[in-house]
Amino acid sequence: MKPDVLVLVPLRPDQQAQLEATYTIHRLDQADDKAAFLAAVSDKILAVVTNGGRGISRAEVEKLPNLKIVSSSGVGYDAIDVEACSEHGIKVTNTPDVLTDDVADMAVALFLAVRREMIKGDAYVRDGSWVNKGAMPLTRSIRGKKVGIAGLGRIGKAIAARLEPMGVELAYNGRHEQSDVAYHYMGDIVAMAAWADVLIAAMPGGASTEGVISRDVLEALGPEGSFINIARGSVVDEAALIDCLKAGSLGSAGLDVFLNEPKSDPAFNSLPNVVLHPHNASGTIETRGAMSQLVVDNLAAHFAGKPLLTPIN
Ligand code: 8YV
Repeated sequence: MKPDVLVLVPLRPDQQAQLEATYTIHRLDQADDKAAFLAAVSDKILAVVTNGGRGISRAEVEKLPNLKIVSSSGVGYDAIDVEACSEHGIKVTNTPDVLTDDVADMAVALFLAVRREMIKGDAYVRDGSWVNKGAMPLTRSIRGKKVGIAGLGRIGKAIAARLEPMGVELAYNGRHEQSDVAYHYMGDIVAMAAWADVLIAAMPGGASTEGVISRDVLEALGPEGSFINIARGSVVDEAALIDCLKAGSLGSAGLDVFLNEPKSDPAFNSLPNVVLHPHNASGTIETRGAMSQLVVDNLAAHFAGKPLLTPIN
């Protein structure tokens, strides 16, 4: 008898094939009438496969009386009701580490795109401005600038490691100072923003970080400052971000994540001082494959009665 697994979001094809070979798969994502589909299979489901964006709600968890594990693709688990899972004795796993490099690369890419005006430069060549107006206006160096990282976890550290050889000065903000870190700790995020030329958000999402990048933070960064977000849309006051970018009280921004993604606020579309990316920092074939494999491997460990590879509760 193959255990019954409910798929909320499918894995990459190779890993989805592994799932189908090992388990009886129920594809909620493909069901037209999701409520009826869930009601019909709910008693059988022992495991759920989801991702960090889709997550799983308390209401869904409580419809699955025999659920024992939620295996999620993604390091962030703010969309998973972990409290509800823990209350019901359900283990939750995520996919840390395997995506760190790609996400850090994207932070640096957005940082460079924003500060060196890569998107404007691309348009400048394509639309003939280079011929008609002459050289593009000058931008600003990276070297010598001050960068504040909000959230110095695995991803924040990987971003710092990439920026260090570029000759920037680094500081970080977070709940605690870390004794094994050489960068300057700034406990007050507004003070860090006032100090920094660029602030990069790399903290987890969820209630504890909601809106921490406030209007005050953005205004402290100032007209020459840039805000980069590869964390979650929820960590920034998005209305304030749009206001500040419009007014020029914040210089520029590079965003991989949005409050109501995949619907980004249309106000962003007409702002020349923001670079937009569709929440795809971990979106490489290699990394999404590794994330999918970790989802499969956590499920395999669970059903073999072995320790989970990357549990979060
Ligand atoms: C994924 C992410 O795109 O890992 C995360 O927390 O945000 C991304 O890697 C996401 O989990 C997929 O929905």
